Amino acid sequence: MELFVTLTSPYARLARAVIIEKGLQDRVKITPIQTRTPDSPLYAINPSGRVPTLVTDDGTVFEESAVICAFLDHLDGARIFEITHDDNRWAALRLEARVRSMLDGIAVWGRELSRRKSERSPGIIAHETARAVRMARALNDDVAAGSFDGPLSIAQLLLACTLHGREERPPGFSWRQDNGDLSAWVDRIAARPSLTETLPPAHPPETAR
Ligand SMILES: N[C@@H](CCC(=O)N[C@@H](CS)C(=O)NCC(=O)O)C(=O)O
Repeated sequence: MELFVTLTSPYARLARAVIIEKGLQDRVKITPIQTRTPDSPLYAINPSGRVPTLVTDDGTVFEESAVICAFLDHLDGARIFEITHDDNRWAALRLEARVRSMLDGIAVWGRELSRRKSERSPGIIAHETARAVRMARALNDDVAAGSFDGPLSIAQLLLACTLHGREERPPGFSWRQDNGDLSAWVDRIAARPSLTETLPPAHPPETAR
């Protein structure tokens, strides 16, 4: 199988982290690729051009990190990330949705900043900055309440992929400030090899989004 990624995408990092957590390194080749160019080779594989994109051994093309992670998790017949139909289900779904919501906003903010200065929308930047600050504060409260304790979950990995190694990314996002519980939690989970081995490059290449 082949997983197309950029080394800076938190969504792609989540899929890479799941591969490491599941010990699937020998079964999935990781291929960094350029996105958001007029002629990205990814368009011939996945018309959306988004990463992560997974091509399975039988040529099936998957996108969406949640779907790719669920697929990777089921491969060995011993799922560890499945959200089961028990009393904890809605709490688990709520947390994952909240983390994705923060990341989706940060992605919009980062994309806006990657445009030429003259093309940037101050309104969008202000809106996404404020959203990210509110979300980090809410997630700090969730961490303080113990919601991110317990067995490893996609919500935990996604929160770590969104924040770990991404101080001031986008520039101006000081998510550690006033969020001591969140900050300490990220430092704790960051010891996992699935996170140390998928750290984004210190200075992202200009073309990677
Ligand atoms: N909801 C998608 C989001 C994926 C996404 O937006 N990926 C970005 C990189 S962070 C991308 O591929 N952008 C390229 C483009 O927009 O053409 C997921 O969870 O996989």
